[in-house]
Amino acid sequence: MAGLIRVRPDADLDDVVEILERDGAVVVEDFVDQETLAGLWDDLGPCLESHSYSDNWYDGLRTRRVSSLFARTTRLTPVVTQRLYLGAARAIMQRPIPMWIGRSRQEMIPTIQISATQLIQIHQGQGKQPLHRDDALHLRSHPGSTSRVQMMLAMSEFTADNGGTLVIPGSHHWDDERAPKAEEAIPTEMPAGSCLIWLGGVYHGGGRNVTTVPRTGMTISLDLGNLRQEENQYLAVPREKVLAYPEEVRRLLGYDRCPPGLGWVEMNDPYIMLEDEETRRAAGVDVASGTAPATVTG
Ligand SMILES: O=C(O)CCC(=O)C(=O)O
Repeated sequence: MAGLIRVRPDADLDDVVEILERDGAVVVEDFVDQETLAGLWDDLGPCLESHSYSDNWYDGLRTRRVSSLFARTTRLTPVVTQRLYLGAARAIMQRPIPMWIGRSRQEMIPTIQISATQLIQIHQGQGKQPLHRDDALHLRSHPGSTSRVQMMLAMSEFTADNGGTLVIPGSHHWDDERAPKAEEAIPTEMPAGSCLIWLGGVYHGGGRNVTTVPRTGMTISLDLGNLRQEENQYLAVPREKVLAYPEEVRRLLGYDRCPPGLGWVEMNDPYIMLEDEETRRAAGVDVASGTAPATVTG
């Protein structure tokens, strides 16, 4: 395969799903607009500067990583809800699961959730990361159904020389006996604002940067809602930051119930608890202690 297939943001969703299921990866050009990109740099760029290189070879001794992105910026809605990314993740993972409950035949559609978020800045001198599958986190066997759909937004240009993500197209179809080889991987090349989307079963890894300019990418993964999140979003993202996002994103952050019944609070949808907290905050109640502010009288 010469390179990954590239599509425009107005591409047909069914076509993108077909490409992803066949090749395991696709590049969406102009995934976000330049204004969104600039806003993300404003909020997140300083965090990169205050982080040092990773302390282990796998994450990269010449690579800076910043996590908890939903706590650090409230500008991620157009990224995580981008039509082709969220649409493809839903189409690929939210497939009905048939089951019997007594004599009743039912179908349950799983939710999906934000799993890990990270800025990854690869600097000069960083070598290739070992090729790996991210759904290995789910301790599953391959091939099989998809439990993760991930994206890497190019915050700066990605090239073959500066560490553009290495991908082995079609490798999600392999079994667990076949080892990935470096010569099978192709680098993702894309301008800032474009995005690589790939399935959790695809072998990939950060590339080698032999240039003097760092390569910066932002990755977000969406996983099936019945799995544990890779990054603990409940602790990583303070509640007031969660509340700064719209309902769809709040639910994606994990404030949702996966059918038939995972994640409930008081046997209810956790989203209702979140809305309740929002109402109490708006009324000036100290949500930590549950007390309302004292009424000031003249
Ligand atoms: O930075 C990249 O291009 C990929 C990084 C990656 O796959 C990882 O850290 O697991």
